[in-house]
Amino acid sequence: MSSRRWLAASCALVTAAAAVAVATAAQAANPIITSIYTADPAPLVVGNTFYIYAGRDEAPTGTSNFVMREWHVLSSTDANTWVDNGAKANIATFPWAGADAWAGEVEPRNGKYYWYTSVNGNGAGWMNIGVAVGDTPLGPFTDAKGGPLISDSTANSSGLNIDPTVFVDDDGQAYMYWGGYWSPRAVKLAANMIDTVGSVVTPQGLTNYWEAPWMFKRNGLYYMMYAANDTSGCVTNSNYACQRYATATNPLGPWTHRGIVLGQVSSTTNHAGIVDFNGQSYIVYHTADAPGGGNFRRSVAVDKLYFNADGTIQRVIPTTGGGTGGSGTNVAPNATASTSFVSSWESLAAINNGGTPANSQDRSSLAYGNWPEQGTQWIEYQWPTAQSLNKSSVYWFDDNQGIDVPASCQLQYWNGSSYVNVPGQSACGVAGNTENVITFSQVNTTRLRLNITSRSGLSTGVLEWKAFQT
Ligand code: FUB
Repeated sequence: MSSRRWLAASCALVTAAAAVAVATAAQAANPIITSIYTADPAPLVVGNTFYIYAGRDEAPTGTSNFVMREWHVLSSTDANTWVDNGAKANIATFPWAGADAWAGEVEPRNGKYYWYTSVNGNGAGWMNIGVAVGDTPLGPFTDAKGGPLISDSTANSSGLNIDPTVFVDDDGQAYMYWGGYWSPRAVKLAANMIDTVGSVVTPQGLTNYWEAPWMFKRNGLYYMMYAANDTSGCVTNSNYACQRYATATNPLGPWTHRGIVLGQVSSTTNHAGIVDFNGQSYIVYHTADAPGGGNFRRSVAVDKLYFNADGTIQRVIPTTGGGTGGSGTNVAPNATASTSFVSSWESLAAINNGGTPANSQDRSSLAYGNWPEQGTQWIEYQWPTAQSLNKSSVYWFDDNQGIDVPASCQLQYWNGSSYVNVPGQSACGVAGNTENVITFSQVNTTRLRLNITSRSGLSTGVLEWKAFQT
């Protein structure tokens, strides 16, 4: 991910006085709130309420800088209907700060709620970690320390001091991880939660770490989810990011990389948190999916998250428009498939036979391939009645011979007279060994087509292609 994005970030001064809380209810759907743009969500469950602490994106349309002045608290009692409780902290909460209300997280302790934030101080350097404190999850919050907890002058601090995640272990020891620009850092916190203890350390094993760590513990194992922006299975273009995760048996690591939790989303940044609520795990994250949304006009989304019996995390397939995992029925198995070409020894039936490939070389089920054809080929679904679609995913076939992942792809739908590109399409991913998810604005159609353009001298193939009904 280009550092230019950060260097261009806004230095807008705070003008906001204490924000007035306006409770705005939103029906079940992703994004969960569309009355304002929200980003960098951090979940917290207190009693029977699911809170999400999020920054607010106020960048005008068409601009390419963050404009972030305040943090909002969203809440729900059913993980389905969400309320915006308004801004509960803003840059003025920190008298020593001047701009950039970036990612934060709230950690409860001793009957208080500590809100760790990324904020641009007025002193030397750029971003700092601040901490505010309140008596309830909704505050009111005030600066807890009178200055930054971490700044550029902190020994061994990160290349960009943003995105704190704070975790209190069973023995009462608190830890804070943070950092951007590929430089994660960790430090112990004192019991007062506003002082550091000991040296800042550089955690090991967070493979391809970029920013946005999220720490939790489950069944005695420590988990760290974080944004990465490599093109080795994470994203198609390193301006984007995915969420990888690692586990450790010690809160300070070393960490062992485990895989991807959430792939590339429609916004370039990818920032997420995980929490359990009423016996179900959830992931909260942001996208550019709201009407008028963009990389600097992001919106929070919530989906269910599942662990496997061995503690590994199942990759999340983001839902849009239909709520927290309640939508997203794959209607591909009901469709009739056709193609511009299939090799006689391969099978078109592979693409919608409901398979779950282990990797792109997986031949345990059928595979579609179009060797020796090169250039652009297509596969297509046709349904007897119109389907409302807004998401698709494709798992590419790579036989390590003449068939490889493609150079590019494009999703199209039949508008009644011709094939046209689906509107608002997120990147059409070409990564191997993963389910590449494509989201788009809802279309009602009887036909969906995936145009696949090969790499030079190679053909292409597909193990599974899904089409999701809203
Ligand atoms: O929202 C500003 C910055 O974008 C956050 O601090 C990063 O995690 C990224 O989401």
